Amino acid sequence: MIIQKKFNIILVVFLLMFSLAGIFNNSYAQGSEDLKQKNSSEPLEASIKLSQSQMLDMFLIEVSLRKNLSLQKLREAFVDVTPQLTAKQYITPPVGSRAKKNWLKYRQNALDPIRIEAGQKFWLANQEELIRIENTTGVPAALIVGILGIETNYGKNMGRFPVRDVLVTLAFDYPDTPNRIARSQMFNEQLSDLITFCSPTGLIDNPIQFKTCLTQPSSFAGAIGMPQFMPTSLLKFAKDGDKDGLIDLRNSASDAMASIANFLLQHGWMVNQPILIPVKTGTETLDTIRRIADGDPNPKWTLSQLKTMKIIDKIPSSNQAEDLALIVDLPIIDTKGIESVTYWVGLKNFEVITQYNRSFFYAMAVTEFGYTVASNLNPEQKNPVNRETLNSVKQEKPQSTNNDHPGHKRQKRQ
Ligand SMILES: [Ca+2]
Repeated sequence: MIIQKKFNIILVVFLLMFSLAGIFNNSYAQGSEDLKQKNSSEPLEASIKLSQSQMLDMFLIEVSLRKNLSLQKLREAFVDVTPQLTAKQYITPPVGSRAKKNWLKYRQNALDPIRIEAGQKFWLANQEELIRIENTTGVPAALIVGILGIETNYGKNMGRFPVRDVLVTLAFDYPDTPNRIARSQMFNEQLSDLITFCSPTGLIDNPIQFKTCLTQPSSFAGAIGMPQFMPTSLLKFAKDGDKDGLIDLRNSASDAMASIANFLLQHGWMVNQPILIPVKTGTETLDTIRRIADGDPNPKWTLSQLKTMKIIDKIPSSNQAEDLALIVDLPIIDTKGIESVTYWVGLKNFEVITQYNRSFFYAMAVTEFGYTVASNLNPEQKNPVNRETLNSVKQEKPQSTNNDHPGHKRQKRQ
C-alpha cells in the first residue's frame, strides 16, 4: 500500500514536470485530435501526447491522493465516461454566428408571459418560505423568483447532460480556442469539486449512490439543478433549505431558494440597498455616460462622482456618497433596425447579480422579470425597472461613428 502510494506520488511529480515543460498543456490542447492519425513529419515533441483516458486517469490518481479517496472506487465510477460532443459544440458557438446584441430581444425572451405566469405560480406555492428567506437574509424574494425563472423556468429546463461526462469532456478535450488552457483548468477544478460534493463523508461509502450523484443531469456546461449551480458553487454556497439532511437542487425548491439567497449574500449583497438607479435624461448627461461606459462589470465610480458628472440626480438615502457604482449599457436594435443604447447606474447589488452570470443583460433580465412577477401579485411592490424610465434614457447611436462606442471594445460578456 505504502509502495503504491509512493509510486503514485512519483507519477504525479513526473506529470507535473511534463506540465511545466508545456507538453501536458499541449496535449490538453489537442483533445480528440489525439485519436487522429499523426503526420509522420510532425516534430517529436508534438507526437508525445496523452490520450484523454490517460489524462483522466492521471487526474483520478491526483484526486485520490489529494482527497484520500480509493483510487479503485474512483476508477470504477469513471469507467464508462462517454464524450459529450454536443456539449463541446455548444460551449463555443462558431465564429460569426453571434447576432448583434439586442437587449430588447433578450428582454422579450426573458419576460415571456408563460414564464411570468409560472413565476406567479411558483411564488404563490412558496410564499411563506420566500418571505422567511427575505426576512432572514435580506435577499429580495423577487430576485430569487427572478433567477429561478430565468435559469430553468422553475426546474423545467435543467439540462440533460450527465455532469461527470460533460466535465471530463470539457476538462480534457476543450475546443481549440485562445482561452482553452484556462477553461480546461476551470473544468478540471469543477470535476474535482463534483467528486468532493458526491463523497461528503470523505469516503466513497456507497458506489451506486456516488455514481448516481456524479452522473446527475446538468446543462452542457455542467450547471446543476433549478438554480444551475456549477459544482464549485454547490460546494461553497448550496444550502439544505428544507433541513432534510440533503442538498438537492434538482428536486427541492427550498434548497434551491436558500442556495440562491446564500450565493448572493456571500457575494456581498447589501441589504435594503437598490440594485439600479436611473440615469438623468438630457444630451449633456448622455454624452458623459457614453464616454465613460466601458462595459466593465466592476463598480468603479463613486456615487458622488456620478452626481458631479450629472449622471444621477441624487444619492439614494440607503447609500453613502463614496459607494461605488458602474454604468450599465444595454445595446438596443428596434423593429426598424435603428440602434441605440439604454443606460442605467448599477449599484453594488447589481454587481453581485453579475457574479451569478457575468452579463449585464442577465442581471437586468432577472431583476426586471422577478419584480414584474412581484408587482403582478402585489401592485404595491415597487418595480426598480419601470418602462417609462427604460425608454427615457436611450440614445441613438450616430450612424457613422458606431465603432468609437467604448462598449464595442469590451470583451465578450453577454
Ligand atoms: Ca434538502
